[in-house]
Amino acid sequence: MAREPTQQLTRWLNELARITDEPGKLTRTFLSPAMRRANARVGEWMRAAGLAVREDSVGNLIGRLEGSRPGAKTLLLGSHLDTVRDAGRFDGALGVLLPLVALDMLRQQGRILPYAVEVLGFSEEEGVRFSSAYLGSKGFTGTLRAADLKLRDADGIQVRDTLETLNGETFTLPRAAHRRSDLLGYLEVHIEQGPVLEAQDLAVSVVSAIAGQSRGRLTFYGQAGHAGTTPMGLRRDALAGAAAFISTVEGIARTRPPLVATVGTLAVSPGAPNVIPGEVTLSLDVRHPRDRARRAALSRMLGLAEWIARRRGLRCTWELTQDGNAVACDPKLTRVLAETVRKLQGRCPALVSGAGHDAVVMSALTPVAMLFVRCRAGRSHHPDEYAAPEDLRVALRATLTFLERFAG
Ligand code: HGY
Ligand code: MN
Ligand code: MN
Repeated sequence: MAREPTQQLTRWLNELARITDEPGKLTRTFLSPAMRRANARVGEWMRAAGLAVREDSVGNLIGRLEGSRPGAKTLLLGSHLDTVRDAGRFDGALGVLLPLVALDMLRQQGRILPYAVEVLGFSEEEGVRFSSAYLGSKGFTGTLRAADLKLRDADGIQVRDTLETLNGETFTLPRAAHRRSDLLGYLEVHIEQGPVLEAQDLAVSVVSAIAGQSRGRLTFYGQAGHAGTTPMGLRRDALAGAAAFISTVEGIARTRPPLVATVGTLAVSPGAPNVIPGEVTLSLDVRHPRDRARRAALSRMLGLAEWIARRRGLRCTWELTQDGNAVACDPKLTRVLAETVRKLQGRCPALVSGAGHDAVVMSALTPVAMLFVRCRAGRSHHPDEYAAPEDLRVALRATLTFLERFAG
């Protein structure tokens, strides 16, 4: 790597952002053609940095660098390589490429860490294709379940089918890639995806906890019919019912901060301007730092869905596709990281993450810590997502110092 490290990181981020399933926007979903190309390209960069590269049976990309001390434990760093639709170029990719640049810097200084390091590019964190997040890190930690394999995408393809196509053989649920006793911990570098660091004029910070989240699909069933001849009083309009529900969800979330609830997708059938919608499926994403509050809000919303359906002569069904509790980051690992950050920028507040991260799943296998990087206007899951080079430089230095601290 000839360039100044932050320039190299920016170049890699920009190049990776051009590997997409949707020309003109950045979209890479679980095991899609673009994801296969992304793994191949990042794998080349890993090899050039001296890492041994492999892919596991759920499509995670794993780069490994042995330490100078034989049999030493392994420190894991990483994040996800999949994206939402029309995504920004930092979410996920930063957490894979920044550690790679850091390791390449050490390599160029002739520095070999005493412990082993693995850089992980998870194959699926966003949950876009199968409405259930973390399939990649669940595979890596041995927490993928048979129920996950039955999830279907919009074309009715099951997770199991997709994995058997990838592996060219019958898929068996993988065990954890490592034993807990073999690991030193997991560090994920990620843009904040929120406005706090910008408001506090800080480049980076650490994360104290990651909010729990429930996701699922709610379907309202009514009666399709002629838009011109069916009197309003005789209709069972599934979309009108869904609309009443959506504004109710927003109302509940607004009155119970820091609860957040989002209807992100809506599928209307039969979907013609002159036909009363007979069936509507919407996605629901509910999050809160406290699990009891999240569950209470979700059950209130589902109760209201039933009530709205009854009043309108509709039927409704709910399919829970993901339900994860809030996770605390490891205090010891986070303290080491926070001390490193304080030396660089004076202050280091600990933020709660409203966004989910692979660290949630990795915490089942090993202690986790997260380094947040300021992003402009807190904007994310959007092409305007941006982290300034000077903030990337601070994050790189914090990561390098963290690696050295571990060497000590
Ligand atoms: O949706 C999220 O919380 C994250 O970006 N996967
Ligand atoms: Mn995301
Ligand atoms: Mn992410």
